[in-house]
Formats: sequence, structure tokens, C-alpha cells
Amino acid sequence: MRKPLIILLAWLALMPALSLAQQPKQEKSEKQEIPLKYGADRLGKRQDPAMVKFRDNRLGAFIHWGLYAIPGGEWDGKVYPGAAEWLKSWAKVPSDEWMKLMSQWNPTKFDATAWAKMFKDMGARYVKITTKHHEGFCLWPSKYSKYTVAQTPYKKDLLGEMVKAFNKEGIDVDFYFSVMDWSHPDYRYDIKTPEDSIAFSRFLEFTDNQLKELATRYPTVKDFWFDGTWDASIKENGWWTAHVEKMLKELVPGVTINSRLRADDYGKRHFDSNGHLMGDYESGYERRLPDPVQDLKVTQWDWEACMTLPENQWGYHKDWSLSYVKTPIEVIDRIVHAVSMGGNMVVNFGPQADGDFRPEEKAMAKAIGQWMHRYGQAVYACDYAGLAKQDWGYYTRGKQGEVYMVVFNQPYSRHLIVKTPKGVTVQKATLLTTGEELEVVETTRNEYNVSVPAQDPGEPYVIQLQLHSKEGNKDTYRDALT
Ligand code: JFZ
Repeated sequence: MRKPLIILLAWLALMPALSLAQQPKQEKSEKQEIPLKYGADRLGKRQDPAMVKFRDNRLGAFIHWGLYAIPGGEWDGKVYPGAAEWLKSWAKVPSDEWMKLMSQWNPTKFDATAWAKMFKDMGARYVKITTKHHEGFCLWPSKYSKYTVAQTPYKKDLLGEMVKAFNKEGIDVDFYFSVMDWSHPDYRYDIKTPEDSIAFSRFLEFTDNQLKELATRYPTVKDFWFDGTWDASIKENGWWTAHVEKMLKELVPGVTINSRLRADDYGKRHFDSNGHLMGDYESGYERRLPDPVQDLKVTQWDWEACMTLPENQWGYHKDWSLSYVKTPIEVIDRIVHAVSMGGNMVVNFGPQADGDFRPEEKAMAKAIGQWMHRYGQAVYACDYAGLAKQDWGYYTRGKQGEVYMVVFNQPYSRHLIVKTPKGVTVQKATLLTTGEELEVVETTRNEYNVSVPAQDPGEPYVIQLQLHSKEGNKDTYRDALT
């Protein structure tokens, strides 16, 4: 009975040595990189002021607004449960017929100042706007397309109005841009013939022109978020995705670009054939988040997740009863979850065709704003804290090294477990809103019970921790992989 146990223990004791012995071999194989012309331009995170601002913003809003807001998911008397902005595709509507919706585009209730105020009150530090979604309709008067807001009864430059009003409130504006364009005769899903190749190169030139137009008409744009880049035609033209990133960075100093734009020499997307992130931040987390225990690798690069309120509706859909709609606490949970793993979160809004927001979205923006107003200190400019995830919620870490516990699950035991890396002790715990000092009991080395507040806050709340590192090195606990 005893022998197998001893063998097991000896084996366990040897494991670290074994894994260490294997390390040089692994490193060597990692260094054998494929030469790439259109791979990652850089290794590691950008640290310039524009990127730091992008990262520190942490909470953003997405606006999906286009012709699809008019039918709101319904075509010829049939309601399609799929994403409303894809209705043209679900109902197989030809582009020229779809574009007839332009004659009805007249958002009389649109008020850029009121929109800016709503997002400001929500606590969004930036807004991503669909300048052009897959349908091809442009919210700005592009001189390269017939399908723009200028050719509608509304006439005025909607994008320009938003940029101006949002910037006035101190909100950064990012441009969503779909490369795939269902309205353009030269768009190709695949390149099968020499004619396809000629048409598609015209299409890429058209796209370059539109992007240059956006970058020069709206020079305060902070970021381009590319979408509709998954087709074979684009994957086979990885050079073009690298060229676009370079072109925009020359036109707009400091501009940031999402990874979804890029494809490398071999058509590999987001991460190049050597596993390095292309673009400035990863944008693949969509309507899902990393696993908070397993996926700590994401803390190595910048990333931004985006989410819908119903299951999968980005544009306005008239019937939200077709899927589950998230509650404010569920949305706030996802915002904090993202920040706790070093990411940003963008919450989507799909305005109505009349230029107003549905009541559910207004209520959501308000609820997020009320919470952010009290607890935003644990979100803005915060990052991964380097402490082992516990069941009560998420840790974040501020710029001064202060650690926040954002408590989503109030425990019956009335204490919250905190585990620290070797050499790090908990000195003090205070409730962020009132400054109430909470009792801290060391239960075991590097393990503590922090008492919950005397009065249950009745909502997710934040405790600020003061930690002390014995080595005097503020960063020790950051390095402790959990
Ligand atoms: C795209 C669009 O098709 C959709 O309409 C919306 O604009 C959304 C933000 O982006 O949809 C995607 C794109 C990529 C993934 C999933 C949905 N993805 O990488 O998992």
C-alpha cells in the first residue's frame, strides 16, 4: 500500500525538474519562425499614449445603425429571428430592392447631442459606430457610393453629427467598417477567374478610397474596427490588409486597428502563422468571454470584446421576445469580467429608424451608468490583478497598484476568501462607496477572510484592498500565475 504512494510522491517532486528540463527544447522550437511579409508588425502591447487611452477607456458602446433598422427584422410580412442587420441575406432581398429603403430613411427624432448625453451618462468612454455595415449603406456622404445618407430624405451627414457631438462630451469615436459590401458589383467572395481578380482589385481600390475619405473627413477618429473580412477573396490578399493598416496609421497618428482586419501571407487571420497578434488588439471575443481561470494568456495582449443585449441582435429588431435579453447586472458582470482579464467591453445599441432608442436600451444605459458612477474606479484604467480567481467575483488592479474586489456573489458565510501569492499580505480592506473598513482575518498563510459590509449593498459592490509585498516589489503578485 505504501510503496505506490512513495513512488507517486517522488514522481510529483520530480515534476518541476522534468518540466524545467523540457523548457529549452520548447523555446527552441518556438524560435523557428516562418518568415512573413504580412504578419505581425510588432510583438507585445503598444504603449504609446493613444493605445494607453484606448485601453484605459475600458467601457465602450457600439452603435449598429443602417437601413436594416427600417424593416427591423420583418420582410414581406415575415419576421426573421436572425440578426436584424442580416435581414437582406435571410430574406434573399436583391441589393437594388434593399436600397429602395433609402427613400424611407429619415430619422426625424435623431438628436446627436441627446445620444452623446446618453452614452456619457452610461459611463461609456468611447463609441464604435457602423459607418457602413455589410448592406453597403453609408452613414456619411461618401463620394464613392450612390448608397449614402446624402441620397436619402434626411440628406445630412449623420456620422459627422455624431463625431462632433460625442467628441464634445469627451467621448472617443471609433469607426466600424465592413469590408464585405453587398451593394458593390465588384465585391467577390472568392477569386475564381481572371475577371474576378480584376473586379476585386477595383473593389479594393474603392475600399481604400472610402477609408481615406473617412480618415481625412473625420480626423478625430480614434480607431477603425474592421469586419466582414472572412471571405477567401480577402484571405488571399493578406498584403492588402497589412497595407490598409499602414495607410490608416499614416493618415491618423495614433489610430488603433483591430485584429479582425488582418490576414497574413498564408491567409491566417487575427494571429499570424507564427502565433503573433496582428493589429493592435484582438477583437475575436464576440458575445463570449475568455474563461476567467483557464484563459489567462489573454492578459498578454490588448483585447476588446463586444456584446449584444438580446442573444444576437446588433441592428434594431422589432421583436425582442424571440430571445433572452440580458439584465443590467449580467451586462455589468461581463464588463468587469473583461477588465479583470485585461480587456475592454463594448455594449451594443441598435437605434430605431426614427433616430430614437427603444426603451429597454435607454433603461440599460441608465442602469449601467448608475453603477459605473459609484464603482467605475474599479473599471476605468484598471487591469488584470494577478490574483487567483475566487467565487465571489473578479479582481481588478488600478494604476497605483491598488487591488479591487468586485463582488457579484454575496456569500452566506459573510466572508470573502482572498488568496495571495507568496510574500504578499493583505493590510486593509475598505468598502469603496462608504470607506467602511472591513475585518481581515488571516486563516492560513496567504489566505484571508474579508468580512462583507455590515449592510448588504444590495448590488454588486467594490472592496479596495491594500496589499503589501514583503520583497518591497510591487509587482511580485502580478507575476504569480494563478
Ligand atoms: C459581425 C457582423 O456580421 C454582425 O452583423 C455584427 O456587426 C458583428 C459585430 O460582427 O458578426 C460576427 C463577426 C465575427 C464573429 C462573429 C460574428 N466571430 O469572430 O466570432
